[in-house]
Amino acid sequence: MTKPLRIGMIGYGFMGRAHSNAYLKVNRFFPDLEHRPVLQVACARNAEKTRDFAEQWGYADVETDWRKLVERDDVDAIDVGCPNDSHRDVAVAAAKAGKWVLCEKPLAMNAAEAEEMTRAVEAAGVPNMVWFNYRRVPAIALARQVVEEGRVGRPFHYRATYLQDWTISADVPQGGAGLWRLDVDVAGSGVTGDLLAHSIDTAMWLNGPIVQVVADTETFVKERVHQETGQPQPVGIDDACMFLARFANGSMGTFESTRYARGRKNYNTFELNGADGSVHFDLEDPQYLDFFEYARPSTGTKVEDHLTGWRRIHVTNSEHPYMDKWWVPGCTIGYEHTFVNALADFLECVEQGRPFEPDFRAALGTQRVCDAVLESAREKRWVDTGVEPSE
Ligand code: SOE
Repeated sequence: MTKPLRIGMIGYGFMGRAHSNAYLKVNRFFPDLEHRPVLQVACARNAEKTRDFAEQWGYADVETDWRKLVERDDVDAIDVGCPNDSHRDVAVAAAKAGKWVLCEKPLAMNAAEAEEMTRAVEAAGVPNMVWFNYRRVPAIALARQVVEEGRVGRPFHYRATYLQDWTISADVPQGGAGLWRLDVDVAGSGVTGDLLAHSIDTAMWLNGPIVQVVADTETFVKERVHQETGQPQPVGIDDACMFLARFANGSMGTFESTRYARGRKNYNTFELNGADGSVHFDLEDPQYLDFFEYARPSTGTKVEDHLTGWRRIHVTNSEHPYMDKWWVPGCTIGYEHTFVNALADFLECVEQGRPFEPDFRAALGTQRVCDAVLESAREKRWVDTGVEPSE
């Protein structure tokens, strides 16, 4: 018997579509789940656009006020897919109303808000998750498995980049539909919260807590016209951010992110180098995990010198994470499927009473690192992140 899980979706942009697609597909590819998401209500301020979105995706009803949505008896779960400046208020109200909360990343504008949200969902005891979808790329999940199997050994270096190029032109306005990520009052920060949050989430999942950072940021275009008012306004976001990190396990990290890397569209990469091996991933080539094996953990023996070398693993076998749910070996999955995989894991954890990651508490840890990065860039010094072991 399946249980309906009636979704109230807030936001109809990029993430409203990505999440709605996951709700529609999850039971088809993960048939053992007990819960069956139902697209119940779509909610956003613009009534006409919300109606169009609801019609296109099959939502039964619409709301234009999220306060009414979270109080509705015919909704079980709230999906917070609106811009960052509303995440806190919506999530706290939804938790108080006893709803499940599924929140788009970054969790909040800053760690203070993220703390309040985490307290709210934990006090209410409601299932909660944050859509850090890249953990559910099969090749990234395989990297985690390789690390857990001890194949990387003692970690020395973690190296992450997240590069895009869509804001290079000074003519791109800031604020409003599709462009709120450039408006600091709505986004909270620039590439740090939007892109590095992904890199930090992946890094701490693979390599443990980041305890200290030193950062530098730059805003290349200092003034942009606001899309809604047509008036030029100072730009308050970080266009680029680089930081050095110290992990609790003693390894060192470098992180680089920008929206000014001409030719780079969504270049999200990482490499982890340990005593016994290395893993490398590039989201522009997402089906592959590169693995260098130096020593085998099972026997502790070194791989024969003439056989050492980077191995490109095409992560599409049924033995690979998630792939038994999709197609036959060699047939790839892509961006949209990471949201389906994330939702399936979340529902399965709730059904089996197992903790899901990343929940709000884990995303609070990421938010603390983002705050520390921005503070370090402002104050030009190393900053402790204060990430707790439970985060
Ligand atoms: C920014 O351009 C963005 O859409 C992010 O907000 C997403 O989280 C990222 O996955 C793709 O890029």
